[in-house]
Amino acid sequence: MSAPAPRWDIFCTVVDNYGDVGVAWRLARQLAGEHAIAVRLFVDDMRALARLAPEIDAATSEQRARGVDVCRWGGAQVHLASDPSDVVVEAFGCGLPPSYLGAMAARGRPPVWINLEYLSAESWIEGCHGLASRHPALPLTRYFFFPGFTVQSGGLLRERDLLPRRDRFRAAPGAREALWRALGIAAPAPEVRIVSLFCYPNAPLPSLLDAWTESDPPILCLVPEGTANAMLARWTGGAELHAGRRFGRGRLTLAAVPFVAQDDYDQLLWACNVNFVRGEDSFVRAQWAARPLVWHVYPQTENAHRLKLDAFLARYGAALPPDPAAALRRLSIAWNGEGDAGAAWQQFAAALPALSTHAESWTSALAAQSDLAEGLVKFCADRV
Ligand code: TRH
Repeated sequence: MSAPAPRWDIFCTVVDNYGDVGVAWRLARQLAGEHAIAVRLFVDDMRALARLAPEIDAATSEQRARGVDVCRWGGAQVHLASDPSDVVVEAFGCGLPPSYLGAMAARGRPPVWINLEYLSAESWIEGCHGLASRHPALPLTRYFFFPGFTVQSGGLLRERDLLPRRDRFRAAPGAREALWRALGIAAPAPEVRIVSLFCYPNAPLPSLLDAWTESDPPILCLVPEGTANAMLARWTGGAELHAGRRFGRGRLTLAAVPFVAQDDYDQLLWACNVNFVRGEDSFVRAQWAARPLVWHVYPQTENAHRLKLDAFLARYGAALPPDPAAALRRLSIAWNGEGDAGAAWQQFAAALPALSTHAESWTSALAAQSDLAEGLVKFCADRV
């Protein structure tokens, strides 16, 4: 008789936006689909999850989707308390219910308890990755698991078939056209530079959009609905950008597209020439797209986001020639609040051929490392 499938519980609270639940959902379905793990995902905001995963019914407290048992956190407390799994993943230090912690401690063999941290390219995370911390009162140990860009870290989420799917999409005749149809936009002419734009409301959009109105080649900018609404409305002079609406000025066309399911968002990134992304999960997905990217870091106090940006740029830019590295750095820093994003775009656009080549080699090097889910499964198997 074969051993029963290991059981894992993942807990996630939605702080704001979609990154926390986006990562937790991605991890949960990968563990279920690729590692035959029985996964329960506890989320406090089903509506946020349902935006990324249309198969989720936000009104249902317990449901099964993509091989994962998804539970609204709160509604399932009683059931929870009696039955912790072999591995417990606390996403981003969200905290566990005291009753559940008690039940973990009461198990004959306590679960492997993981705190999944936020992604950073900073080198200090390598020294902290995998460290253990004893609970002050209960016989429990929590391990800190740091996603990252090096083999000394926990790696990045990457489904086994992601890059082959990306390559099939790019090679398939008609795949891009089908995407444009699904997004409700006319297929762009071949010479148009297509840019996706997902950022926080404080991005210096006007200066960048002004620069794009004079771009050669012309630019089609795809904006997921709800991105920086107020700023865009000011720049357009009041035109509301709902999905399906376009706005043209000079050489720039802005096209609002629907906020799509996570897998469809990958296709959008694959189809664009340049991707502006933010936070954590879209930032990682843009790297798997292997196209030049500009990162808007989640704003944090004490300039912590700037440290994260600098660390990423240093790592990402290390193998770039000096001019494209400087162009990427200048635009990235301007996009995150220091400098003129419009002027920086000109330099960035000139460096695009080199940045595109580099994006491919960066992705190939990252893909040679094991992915986060695989690393986490191994880490836990050694400790169960
Ligand atoms: O939404 P975010 O700003 O999330 C942030 C960050 O994770 C940040 O680190 C965290 O502290 C904060 O939340 C609380 O950006 P992020 O991480 O890119 O997450 C967006 C998710 O939305 C990602 O899973 C991709 C997904 N997405 C879609 O599924 N469809 C879409 O159309 C778009 C634009 C995004």
